[in-house]
Amino acid sequence: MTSDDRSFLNWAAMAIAVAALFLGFFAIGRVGAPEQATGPEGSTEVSVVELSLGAFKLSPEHIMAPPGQVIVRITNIDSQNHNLNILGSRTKDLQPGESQDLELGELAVGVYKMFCEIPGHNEAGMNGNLHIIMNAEPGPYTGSATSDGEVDHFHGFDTWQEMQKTMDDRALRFIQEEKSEFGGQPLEFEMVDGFKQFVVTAQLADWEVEPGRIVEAYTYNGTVPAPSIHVEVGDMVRVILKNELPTPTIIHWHGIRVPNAMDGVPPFTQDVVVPGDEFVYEFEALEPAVGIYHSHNGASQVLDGLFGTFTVGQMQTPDVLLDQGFKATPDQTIEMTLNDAGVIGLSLNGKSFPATQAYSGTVGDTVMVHYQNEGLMAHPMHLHQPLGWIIAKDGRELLVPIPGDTINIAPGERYTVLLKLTDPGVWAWHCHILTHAERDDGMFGMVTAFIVNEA
Ligand SMILES: [Cu+2]
Repeated sequence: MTSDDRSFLNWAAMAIAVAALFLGFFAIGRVGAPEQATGPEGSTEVSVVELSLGAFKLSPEHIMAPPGQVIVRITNIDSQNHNLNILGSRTKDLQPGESQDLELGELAVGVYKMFCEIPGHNEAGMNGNLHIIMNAEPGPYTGSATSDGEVDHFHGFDTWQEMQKTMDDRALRFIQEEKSEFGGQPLEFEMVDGFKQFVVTAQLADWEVEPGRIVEAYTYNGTVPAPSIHVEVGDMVRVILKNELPTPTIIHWHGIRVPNAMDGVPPFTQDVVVPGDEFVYEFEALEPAVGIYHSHNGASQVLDGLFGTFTVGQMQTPDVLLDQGFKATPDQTIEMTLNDAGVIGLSLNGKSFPATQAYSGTVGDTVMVHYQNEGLMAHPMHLHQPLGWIIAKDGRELLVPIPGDTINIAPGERYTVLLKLTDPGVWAWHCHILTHAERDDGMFGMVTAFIVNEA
């Protein structure tokens, strides 16, 4: 068998494993018989259902009404503008506190998508379903609470086979489609006047978050995440920031010990760098760090892509793990930056499944993972196997490593985790807030896989 064959088999095995994993999500909690459109017979009444638009969330997420005329009364209770699209009908952009009735006309039994059309909001989770169910009480969706038990198990598909095929097809795209460019590649430096000198250009760039979804991202050097910067303890570091964005920006060195004047918080520590201008950051890398460089001039700049990793020196394998066969020098280091908002949305390293990068290694390998969260929500990242050992939090080594197969990473946090690859196979790796990993049509967002090959 050629290595190509073998790699295909690995991929195929992964597809099955991953599909089986997620099938489990859908086997739970939905009961009743499928129902197709039955027409509006006997349903001349008008149902009014109330819905609130919150922070990247519909409340309730799922609503229901009986067949017939349906009006959704929508109120924006968030502090920023949102709109709502149902079946192509769309509210205007509602200001905070504003309401609008969306008249949907005569609706037949079925499940209809609702989502905010403002770029990034749908991807950040601002969506839900309107379920039209025989004899439903207008209001929040309660699943089985109708007298006729007309519950849609199949989430708008005609049959479970059709639903499953859609989910499987989406999973297979992860292995079948060519991947577009990945961000987070190492940034080269030049030695100038004793400094390791890096050039970082803040610029707009088209970025493919998932196949066919190309957004105008805020980037450093054109990628999301930005190129990774790595230096050693004792290095003199110079970073030249060139601003080619349409708006002022800045770099803050999150989790890196720098002089106050280099901290990048306008207007306290420096003036903003206006479009067309540049600024030179200089500092000594004083201690080991697992950090982030990102904008500190408006949340949207970060969420839309202005972030990258900045590491100093190495986190050490603790003695207690050396005793368990972990290597002192990892075979590979993976940086995994989480995001959930802005134009990028739910993503791992700027990519949403099926565009996410797959990782691979060999039984016996030691792998170091730096998780960092640049989004707005905490994400419990779960690798099916092997078990991880948290060896550092925010770039500080722990006195005693902590085991975790599910590691919750809050916004701004960094966790360094060591893995020892022990069991071959294809192991799913995803956020365990299931709606960050799965939709009715299959996997999306914060999902990838670790392929462990036989030694
Ligand atoms: Cu999540």
